[in-house]
Amino acid sequence: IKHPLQHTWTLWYYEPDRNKSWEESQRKITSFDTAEDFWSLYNHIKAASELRQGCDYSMFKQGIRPMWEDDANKCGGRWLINLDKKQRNTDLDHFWLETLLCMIGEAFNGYSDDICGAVVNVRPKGDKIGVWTANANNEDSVIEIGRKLRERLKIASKVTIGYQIHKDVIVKVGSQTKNAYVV
Ligand code: M7G
Repeated sequence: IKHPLQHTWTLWYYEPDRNKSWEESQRKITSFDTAEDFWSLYNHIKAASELRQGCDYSMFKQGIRPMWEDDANKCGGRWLINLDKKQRNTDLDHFWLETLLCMIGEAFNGYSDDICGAVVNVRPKGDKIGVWTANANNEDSVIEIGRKLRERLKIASKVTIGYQIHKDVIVKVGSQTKNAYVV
Protein backbone atom coordinates (compact mmCIF):
# COMPACT_ATOMS: atom_id res chain seq x y z
CA ILE A 1 0.00 0.00 0.00
CA LYS A 2 1.26 3.44 -0.91
CA HIS A 3 1.71 6.25 1.64
CA PRO A 4 -1.24 8.63 1.40
CA LEU A 5 -0.73 12.39 1.57
CA GLN A 6 -3.03 14.67 3.53
CA HIS A 7 -4.07 16.42 0.30
CA THR A 8 -4.30 15.72 -3.40
CA TRP A 9 -1.94 18.00 -5.35
CA THR A 10 -1.91 19.09 -8.98
CA LEU A 11 1.18 19.98 -10.98
CA TRP A 12 0.78 22.73 -13.59
CA TYR A 13 3.11 23.84 -16.36
CA TYR A 14 3.17 27.26 -17.98
CA GLU A 15 4.87 27.97 -21.29
CA PRO A 16 4.52 31.40 -22.91
CA ASP A 17 2.59 31.29 -26.19
CA ARG A 18 1.91 34.52 -28.05
CA ASN A 19 -1.31 33.07 -29.48
CA LYS A 20 -2.80 32.35 -26.09
CA SER A 21 -3.68 34.30 -22.98
CA TRP A 22 -1.66 33.76 -19.80
CA GLU A 23 -4.50 31.74 -18.32
CA GLU A 24 -4.86 29.53 -21.38
CA SER A 25 -1.13 28.79 -21.28
CA GLN A 26 -1.39 27.17 -17.84
CA ARG A 27 -1.65 23.43 -18.36
CA LYS A 28 -2.53 20.80 -15.79
CA ILE A 29 0.02 17.99 -15.92
CA THR A 30 -1.33 15.52 -13.35
CA SER A 31 -2.62 15.08 -9.80
CA PHE A 32 -1.33 12.72 -7.11
CA ASP A 33 -2.12 11.85 -3.52
CA THR A 34 0.62 9.48 -2.38
CA ALA A 35 4.31 9.94 -1.57
CA GLU A 36 5.24 7.30 -4.14
CA ASP A 37 3.28 9.01 -6.91
CA PHE A 38 4.90 12.34 -6.01
CA TRP A 39 8.36 10.81 -6.48
CA SER A 40 7.51 9.06 -9.75
CA LEU A 41 6.24 12.36 -11.10
CA TYR A 42 9.19 14.35 -9.77
CA ASN A 43 11.71 11.87 -11.19
CA HIS A 44 9.96 11.81 -14.55
CA ILE A 45 9.83 15.53 -15.32
CA LYS A 46 12.58 18.03 -16.08
CA ALA A 47 14.18 19.82 -13.17
CA ALA A 48 13.17 23.48 -12.90
CA SER A 49 16.70 24.52 -13.92
CA GLU A 50 16.24 22.61 -17.19
CA LEU A 51 13.04 24.39 -18.23
CA ARG A 52 13.16 26.96 -20.99
CA GLN A 53 13.37 30.50 -19.62
CA GLY A 54 9.92 32.04 -19.35
CA CYS A 55 8.34 28.78 -18.16
CA ASP A 56 6.86 27.93 -14.74
CA TYR A 57 5.91 24.93 -12.70
CA SER A 58 3.13 25.33 -10.15
CA MET A 59 1.96 22.80 -7.60
CA PHE A 60 -1.36 23.56 -5.92
CA LYS A 61 -3.87 21.73 -3.82
CA GLN A 62 -6.44 20.04 -6.04
CA GLY A 63 -9.20 22.42 -7.04
CA ILE A 64 -7.08 25.58 -6.73
CA ARG A 65 -5.90 27.12 -10.02
CA PRO A 66 -2.41 28.70 -9.86
CA MET A 67 -3.76 32.20 -10.37
CA TRP A 68 -4.75 35.27 -8.35
CA GLU A 69 -8.31 34.97 -9.64
CA ASP A 70 -9.04 31.64 -7.97
CA ASP A 71 -11.37 31.98 -4.97
CA ALA A 72 -8.78 30.29 -2.78
CA ASN A 73 -6.09 32.83 -3.73
CA LYS A 74 -7.97 36.08 -4.10
CA CYS A 75 -7.47 37.22 -0.48
CA GLY A 76 -3.98 35.77 -0.28
CA GLY A 77 -0.41 36.49 -1.16
CA ARG A 78 2.97 34.83 -1.53
CA TRP A 79 6.30 34.50 0.16
CA LEU A 80 8.77 35.33 -2.59
CA ILE A 81 12.28 33.99 -2.87
CA ASN A 82 14.24 35.88 -5.49
CA LEU A 83 17.28 34.01 -6.72
CA ASP A 84 20.18 35.64 -8.46
CA LYS A 85 21.31 34.28 -11.82
CA LYS A 86 24.10 32.15 -10.38
CA GLN A 87 21.70 30.35 -8.06
CA ARG A 88 20.01 28.53 -10.95
CA ASN A 89 22.90 26.07 -10.87
CA THR A 90 23.49 25.96 -7.14
CA ASP A 91 20.11 26.38 -5.38
CA LEU A 92 17.07 26.44 -7.64
CA ASP A 93 16.31 22.73 -7.90
CA HIS A 94 16.98 21.99 -4.28
CA PHE A 95 14.93 25.00 -3.06
CA TRP A 96 12.03 23.93 -5.28
CA LEU A 97 12.14 20.30 -4.14
CA GLU A 98 12.34 21.34 -0.48
CA THR A 99 9.35 23.67 -1.01
CA LEU A 100 7.34 20.80 -2.52
CA LEU A 101 8.30 18.46 0.34
CA CYS A 102 7.25 21.07 2.93
CA MET A 103 3.86 21.33 1.25
CA ILE A 104 3.07 17.64 0.73
CA GLY A 105 4.48 16.83 4.17
CA GLU A 106 2.28 19.53 5.80
CA ALA A 107 5.40 20.93 7.47
CA PHE A 108 4.02 24.34 8.43
CA ASN A 109 3.27 23.64 12.10
CA GLY A 110 -0.50 23.68 12.15
CA TYR A 111 -0.79 26.33 9.46
CA SER A 112 -0.62 24.01 6.47
CA ASP A 113 -4.33 24.58 5.81
CA ASP A 114 -3.42 28.11 4.74
CA ILE A 115 -1.09 26.81 2.03
CA CYS A 116 -2.56 27.03 -1.48
CA GLY A 117 0.48 26.03 -3.52
CA ALA A 118 3.83 27.15 -4.87
CA VAL A 119 5.22 28.45 -8.16
CA VAL A 120 8.69 28.43 -9.67
CA ASN A 121 9.34 31.03 -12.40
CA VAL A 122 12.41 30.43 -14.59
CA ARG A 123 13.44 33.85 -15.83
CA PRO A 124 16.48 35.42 -17.53
CA LYS A 125 16.60 38.19 -14.94
CA GLY A 126 16.61 35.76 -12.02
CA ASP A 127 14.45 32.80 -11.04
CA LYS A 128 11.73 33.04 -8.37
CA ILE A 129 9.96 30.69 -6.02
CA GLY A 130 6.64 31.81 -4.54
CA VAL A 131 4.70 30.06 -1.79
CA TRP A 132 1.06 31.09 -1.99
CA THR A 133 -1.12 31.30 1.11
CA ALA A 134 -4.85 31.78 1.40
CA ASN A 135 -5.26 34.89 3.51
CA ALA A 136 -2.85 37.79 3.80
CA ASN A 137 -4.65 38.93 6.98
CA ASN A 138 -3.80 35.75 8.90
CA GLU A 139 -0.64 37.30 10.29
CA ASP A 140 0.31 34.39 12.58
CA SER A 141 0.04 31.83 9.85
CA VAL A 142 1.77 33.96 7.21
CA ILE A 143 4.70 34.64 9.54
CA GLU A 144 5.03 31.04 10.70
CA ILE A 145 4.96 29.78 7.10
CA GLY A 146 7.66 32.30 6.16
CA ARG A 147 9.85 31.32 9.11
CA LYS A 148 9.48 27.62 8.39
CA LEU A 149 10.31 28.15 4.73
CA ARG A 150 13.48 30.07 5.65
CA GLU A 151 14.49 27.33 8.04
CA ARG A 152 13.85 24.42 5.68
CA LEU A 153 15.50 26.11 2.69
CA LYS A 154 18.40 27.21 4.92
CA ILE A 155 18.21 30.77 3.59
CA ALA A 156 21.31 32.69 4.71
CA SER A 157 20.59 34.79 7.80
CA LYS A 158 21.67 38.00 6.03
CA VAL A 159 18.94 37.49 3.40
CA THR A 160 15.34 38.53 4.12
CA ILE A 161 12.31 37.30 2.24
CA GLY A 162 9.16 39.31 1.70
CA TYR A 163 5.43 38.52 1.49
CA GLN A 164 3.42 40.26 -1.18
CA ILE A 165 -0.36 40.51 -1.27
CA HIS A 166 -1.74 39.40 -4.67
CA LYS A 167 -4.08 42.40 -4.80
CA ASP A 168 -1.04 44.69 -4.56
CA VAL A 169 0.81 42.74 -7.28
CA ILE A 170 -2.19 43.02 -9.64
CA VAL A 171 -2.31 46.82 -9.51
CA LYS A 172 1.46 47.25 -9.50
CA VAL A 173 2.23 45.33 -12.71
CA GLY A 174 5.59 46.48 -14.04
CA SER A 175 6.88 48.06 -10.83
CA GLN A 176 8.00 46.72 -7.47
CA THR A 177 5.36 45.51 -5.04
CA LYS A 178 5.81 46.46 -1.40
CA ASN A 179 6.22 43.72 1.18
CA ALA A 180 3.36 43.25 3.62
CA TYR A 181 5.60 41.10 5.86
CA VAL A 182 9.29 40.30 5.99
CA VAL A 183 11.11 37.45 7.76
P1 M7G B 1 4.97 36.36 -13.64
O1 M7G B 1 5.07 35.21 -14.58
O2 M7G B 1 4.44 36.05 -12.28
O3 M7G B 1 6.40 37.04 -13.41
O4 M7G B 1 4.05 37.49 -14.24
P2 M7G B 1 7.46 37.68 -14.44
O5 M7G B 1 7.08 39.13 -14.56
O6 M7G B 1 8.77 37.52 -13.77
O7 M7G B 1 7.39 36.96 -15.74
C1 M7G B 1 4.12 37.89 -15.58
C2 M7G B 1 2.75 38.24 -16.11
O8 M7G B 1 1.95 37.05 -16.15
C3 M7G B 1 1.92 39.18 -15.25
O9 M7G B 1 2.24 40.53 -15.48
C4 M7G B 1 0.52 38.85 -15.71
O10 M7G B 1 0.26 39.41 -16.97
C5 M7G B 1 0.61 37.34 -15.89
N1 M7G B 1 0.19 36.67 -14.65
C6 M7G B 1 0.97 36.17 -13.66
N2 M7G B 1 0.19 35.65 -12.68
C7 M7G B 1 0.66 34.99 -11.49
C8 M7G B 1 -1.10 35.81 -13.06
C9 M7G B 1 -2.35 35.43 -12.46
O11 M7G B 1 -2.42 34.86 -11.38
N3 M7G B 1 -3.46 35.76 -13.15
C10 M7G B 1 -3.40 36.41 -14.38
N4 M7G B 1 -4.53 36.71 -15.00
N5 M7G B 1 -2.23 36.76 -14.96
C11 M7G B 1 -1.10 36.45 -14.31
